[in-house]
Amino acid sequence: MGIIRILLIADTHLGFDLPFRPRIKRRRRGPDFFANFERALMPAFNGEVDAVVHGGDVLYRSKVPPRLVEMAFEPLKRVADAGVPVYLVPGNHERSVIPHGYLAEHASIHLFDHPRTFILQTTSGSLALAGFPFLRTGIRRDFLNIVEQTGWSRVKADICVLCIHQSVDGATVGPSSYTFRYAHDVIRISDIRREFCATLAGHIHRFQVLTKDLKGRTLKAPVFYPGSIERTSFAEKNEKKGYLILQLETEGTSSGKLRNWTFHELPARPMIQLELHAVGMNGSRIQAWIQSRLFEIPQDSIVKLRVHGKISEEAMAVFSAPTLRALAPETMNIDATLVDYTVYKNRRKKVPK
Ligand SMILES: [Mn+2]
Repeated sequence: MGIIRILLIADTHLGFDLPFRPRIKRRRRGPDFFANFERALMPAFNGEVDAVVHGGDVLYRSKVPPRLVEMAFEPLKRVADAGVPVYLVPGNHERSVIPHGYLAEHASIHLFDHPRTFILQTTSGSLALAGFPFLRTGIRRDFLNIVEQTGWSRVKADICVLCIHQSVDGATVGPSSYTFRYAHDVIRISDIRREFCATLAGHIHRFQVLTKDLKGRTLKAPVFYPGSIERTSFAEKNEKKGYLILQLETEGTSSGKLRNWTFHELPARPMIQLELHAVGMNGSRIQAWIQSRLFEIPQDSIVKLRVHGKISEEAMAVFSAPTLRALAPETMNIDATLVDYTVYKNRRKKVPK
């Protein structure tokens, strides 16, 4: 039986909270992202997959020091050296190109630096991977054209997949499940050709598999978002984090088909939001309240303290970053938002709203 296995990972956002010259000492989240990156690539290091597709946003931003690019591509080069080719879609955080791209160069790391199609020959058959870099505007209008420009239709292969870093109709994000649809920067899901037996996508940080269009009709082939490998914001606090392994069948129909897929969960630090109604509380009562709450939650939590109400000058000092850090175990991350105040940029001044 001809099976090709693909490991799909996306939105690794490497470099997030990882300053090379930190001014203060506190727990950083950066190493967690790198650790999950390693974990997600384990099946590739172990030779359990035929290819790795990275759906984009390798890095957390586009302007980064060369050292970070080196660090981020080092695991991918190890995968490539182990004989597993890597295919990468430059995302929005790469401004659609990899910064210091020469540091990412490797004979078996393939970049969708323009619309193009790569072919992977395996003992189970051949796989065509079509893709293009993130397009900021007009993807709904230009999608069919760009897919055509990849040249996928002129290529002969047993199976064909599409690799993108974009939103598509029906993708959801956030605690209230905001749904992308109809906008100029969202792909019309019915425009994805039936010849692709799967769409492998980055950009949306929530893991999801889309199988229906906006009218509820079943798609010819699913769209896979593995999601980010760690939580990048509180909007993701309830989401599972992980990566996907897809098995594609090279025999049977002419274009091949998706046999099955599995989501592999990665450890992600808990994110906890605490609501403090501080009106009438003095500094020491607020401190006691915070400490008792922090005692009840996982000690490696990332905590957002939302403070409601007007606060006295004396109590305000509790919410300074050093004081909050001193109240929390070293394994936590904590910061406070004063819900009823406006803090002007570049000024310490807090002004009641
Ligand atoms: Mn992203």
